[in-house]
Amino acid sequence: MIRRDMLKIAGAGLVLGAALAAGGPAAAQQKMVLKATDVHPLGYPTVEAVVRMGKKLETATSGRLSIQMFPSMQLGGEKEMIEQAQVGALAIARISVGPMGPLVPQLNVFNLPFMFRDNAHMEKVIDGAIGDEMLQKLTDAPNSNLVGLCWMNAGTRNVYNNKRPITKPDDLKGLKIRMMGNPVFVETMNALGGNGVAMGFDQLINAMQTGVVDGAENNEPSYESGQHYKYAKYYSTTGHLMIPEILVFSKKIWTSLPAADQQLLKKLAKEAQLEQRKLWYEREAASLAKMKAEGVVITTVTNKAPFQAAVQPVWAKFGGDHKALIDRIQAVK
Ligand code: BDP
Repeated sequence: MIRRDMLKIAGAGLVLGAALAAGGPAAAQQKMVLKATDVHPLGYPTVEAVVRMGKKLETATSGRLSIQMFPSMQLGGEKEMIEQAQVGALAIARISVGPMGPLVPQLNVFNLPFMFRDNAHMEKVIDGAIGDEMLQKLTDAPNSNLVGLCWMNAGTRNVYNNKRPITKPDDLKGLKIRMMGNPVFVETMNALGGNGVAMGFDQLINAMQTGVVDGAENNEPSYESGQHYKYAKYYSTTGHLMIPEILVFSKKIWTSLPAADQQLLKKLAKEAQLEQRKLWYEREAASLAKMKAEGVVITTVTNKAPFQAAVQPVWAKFGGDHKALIDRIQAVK
């Protein structure tokens, strides 16, 4: 109910103001407030990067274009965010590649467990030709109705639960672990030995409180800022997923913008991609410190080989059609 009311208030993805001055074509002078959203709160690296991008946009256009941020799932979870951007009720959404796999099959390659060797590998891929191609594929996909603007870092996902530390796949037996809504993740958790349960990020705390799940998996900043440690204090560095995030723009709104504004947004988005990265590493360290201060039991998984071996069927099933792309990613050094 609350969410529905907020959606109504949020209204259209942009607000057209009065023409600034008489003389030129009205469309070029109209004030536009671009609505942006993120599941994370203000101050979180992805949110902060988009807020900063909005300030630059405002300066560059003398206030004609600006970004209004709706953080903390105010407009719903990622599924709702994607839908709103698709219909133009939102201009900008920062979304994990996780739920994008079904929109663009090739993107699911980034969602394969243990796809990237480390952060440096992942960054080289998203900063390079493959990253550009994937954004273009998202933009060109007939059913996406989105424009892929840029990438953002999201670290490494680790399993957390309220029962015990995890050091080997066997430790996951019998644990119900929340995964993002995409079959590749549920099957990954099942292959690892746990029971994957797909649900939105917005439903997770409730599910942990009521015992619908025993835990979930995520990077340190999400676990910490979402206060998930209050419900699941065993955090084990399984490192099974490293999934970058995408800043998407509603195609419906994009196509109504003059080319010069599109170019400006693309340029600022590329700057945001690098700016967010610095914020990311700072936050990762701060989150880890907070987790320790809060008494989280952090367990380092030293032997990843059994986890990597267990997910081979997931690679066969979801990576089989994308061998050339996988080879290219693996060849990035
Ligand atoms: C976080 C991502 C966010 C996802 C969330 C999730 O930043 O986009 O919604 O994970 O697990 O790391 O759903």
